[in-house]
Amino acid sequence: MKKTLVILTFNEIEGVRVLFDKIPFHEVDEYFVVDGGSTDGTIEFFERRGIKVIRQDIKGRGEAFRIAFREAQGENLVFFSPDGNENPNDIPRLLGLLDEGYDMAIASRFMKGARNEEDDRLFPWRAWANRAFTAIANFVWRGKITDSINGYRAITKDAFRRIKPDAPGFVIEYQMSIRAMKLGLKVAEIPTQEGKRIGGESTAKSLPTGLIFLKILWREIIIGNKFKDLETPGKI
Ligand SMILES: Nc1nc2c(ncn2[C@@H]2O[C@H](COP(=O)(O)OP(=O)(O)OP(=O)(O)O)[C@@H](O)[C@H]2O)c(=O)[nH]1
Ligand SMILES: [Mg+2]
Repeated sequence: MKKTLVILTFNEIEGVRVLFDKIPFHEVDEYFVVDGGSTDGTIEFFERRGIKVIRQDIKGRGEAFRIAFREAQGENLVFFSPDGNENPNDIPRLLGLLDEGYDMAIASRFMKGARNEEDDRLFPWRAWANRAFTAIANFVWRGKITDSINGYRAITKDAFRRIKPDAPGFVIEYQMSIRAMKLGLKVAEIPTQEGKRIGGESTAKSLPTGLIFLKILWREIIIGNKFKDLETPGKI
């Protein structure tokens, strides 16, 4: 089995209703949902359609990624969050880059031709923070990534195994990008058009999330390449 689509949800029923028919299930060999504890009918929506939903014991996107890695039968994984930010048409584009030989492919909101959710704002401060974190990572680890934080990405199981991400919540993607740079993995990006959130609400509260980003950045600087010796994803 080659391609696994992982749908990540936490109370996204409104987005799921709108986007479900646009998800290109036929492009993959396997698909399932990893859910962080929805109580709004998201789980039931998928189960009624015969789609497997894995319920997380531990909340957060970090744990969701690790569960997906353990459960997936496919060698190439793509992570899709159906809240309106991510365009389902990018799914085959991201997987296509893995077919071309890349280890990880990211949908970038900041490269030429891309659009960020905050582009029409006078002070897109979340986008600025994102760009700053990406710039620091590129500077420290000599990378060329334009959107190190976006969760919309595809990765080979082999790369995930080597990266061994142990970060919690919304910082897992940043850690994956940093460690991909440390390992010299082949990373590609495609320009994406980020849409507006359809319904529900974000659980990524900016200030606490920013502090966790700083913490993980500092920790990655301190540990260097020590993570390579770990057997499986886990704490250092
Ligand atoms: N499986 C899983 N998914 C989660 C969890 N927390 C959030 N998500 C999903 O991850 C995606 C991104 O989370 P958001 O809260 O939208 O974060 P964001 O995109 O930074 O915020 P917005 O710009 O407001 O959309 C959404 O599809 C959420 O449903 C979790 O604990 N487990
Ligand atoms: Mg979102």
